[in-house]
This record gives sequence, C-alpha cells and structure tokens, in this order.
Amino acid sequence: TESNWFTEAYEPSGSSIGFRVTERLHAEKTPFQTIEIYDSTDWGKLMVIDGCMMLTARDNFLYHEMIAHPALFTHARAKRVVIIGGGDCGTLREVLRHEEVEHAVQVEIDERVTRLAEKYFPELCEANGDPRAELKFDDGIKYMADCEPESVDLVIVDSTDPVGPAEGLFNAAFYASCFKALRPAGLLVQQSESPLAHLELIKSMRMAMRSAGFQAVKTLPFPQPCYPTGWWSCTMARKGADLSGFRERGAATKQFATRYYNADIHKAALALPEFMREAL
Ligand code: AG3
Repeated sequence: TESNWFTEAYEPSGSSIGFRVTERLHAEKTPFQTIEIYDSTDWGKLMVIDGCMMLTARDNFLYHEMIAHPALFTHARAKRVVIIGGGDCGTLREVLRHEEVEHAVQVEIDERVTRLAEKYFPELCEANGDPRAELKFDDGIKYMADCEPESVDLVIVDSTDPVGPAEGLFNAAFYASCFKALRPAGLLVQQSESPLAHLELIKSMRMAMRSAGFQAVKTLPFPQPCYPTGWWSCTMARKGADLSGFRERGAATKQFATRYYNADIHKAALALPEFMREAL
C-alpha cells in the first residue's frame, strides 16, 4: 500500500525533510499561525507550525538539551530563567532539571502551542506543575522590553524561524532588552538555525548581539534530523567577557539524566568547523 509523507520543503537550502505519517491528529489556525499534529511510523508524534517541523517525539531531546544545558552549565548559578517561545515546554523541562534554578518563566505568544503539547506531548510537559515554573502567554518582545533591569540570569530564545511572529527576536533592539534585563555575567542563548543553510543569519545575529553590548558570543552546532539540513545550532552571548569555560565538573557529575548532553559533548560543541571559523 501507498504511504503518506509529511515533508517540509525548505527553499533556502533546496532540500526537504520527510516523515512517513499514519494520521493527521489535529490541525488548527490560531490568531498567530497554523498548527498541525501528525503521528508517524518511526518518529512518534510530530508538531508542525506553518508547514515547518517543530519537533518529533524521537529527536527533540537533541535540541532541547542543547539549548538548555550548555548555558546552564556555563552560568555559575542561574536562579532566574526566562524562556521566550518554547511553547511545547521541552526547554522548560530541561531547565527545571537544574536545582539551582529558582524560577523559570516561559513566555509563549500562542497558548494553543502549549495546550496541544499538553495533549499530544505530555512527556515534554511533565515539569509544568513544578512550583518554580510559570507559564505566560504573551509577546516575548514586549515581555523582555518591560522586564526589570538586572533581574534575570539566563534568557533562552526557543522560537520558530525568523519570519512571522518570531522575526523581531533576531535583531539588536530585542537583544538590547535582553542585555538590560540580565544581571552581570548573565547569558542569552538563542536557537540559530542551520550552519549549512543560514550562515549569514548566524553572522548577523552575532553582530547584533555584540552591538547590543554582549561581549562574548559563541555558536554551538548540534545534530537535529527533523530540521532543514539535519544540522542546527544555538548561539550563546554573555553580559561579560568570558564564554570559553563551563562548569565541567558539574556537567560530568550532573544529578539528572540526559540522552545527548554531557561534559564531553559540551566541549565538542564549542569546537567549530573550518568554514564556520572563517565565516564567523
Ligand atoms: N524550534 C523551531 C526551530 C525552527 C525549525 N525550523 C524549520 N523547521 N524550518 C522550536 C521548537 C522546539 N521547541
């Protein structure tokens, strides 16, 4: 019998990524975007927003661990964390694995993303009831602009591509709000697309972060099969000079389980391939 595939054809890389699906479980148009949920033969459930793959049950651990743990093991003790976007709650779950975190607020513009995650990806939402967790449904740009100065240790930007609702999360004005909200030595980490397909974007993000006042900037590549090119990155910036070290011993003896992140992976992710060294 014929099989059905969901594919995301990605124009900038002239390639597509596809999953064999068994059923479309849900589709809806929210005030912000179109959200679809599929079931697949080999990757578990999929979440798709405006035709773009957001996550699969099988490989989201790569992205969620790499957007959370390198930053949290770089900061000496991040007590207050803000997640911009992240509506599927996977990043929030990873953040709350750190006992030093006293409060983590997730500021997602589209409440429907979270409601559908609760229904179709309950494993990602298992920390939502943690007393340290706060779920807000609000515009992240406005939230950061209104944030009390020097009140946050880590801002994580877990957004869609830099088009539509997320566009304003990739410029110097937004980074300046983050800079102001951060305490000294605070960190900003943002999903920064594919090094193979979006090198110019990564470059411009890094320049904008520097122009907003961040002194040290690093881009960490990691595999992510469900996104265009299969290879993704996050970019980390610090309100302070140093980003080369991390709490290596803390990472090596961490008190919680991960499936990708460990101290050696962290070290390896800080190494850049030649073409990235040259370009960045
Ligand atoms: N992260 C979405 C990254 C963008 C993917 N882009 C694409 N498929 N064209 C947010 C979901 C994980 N929390």
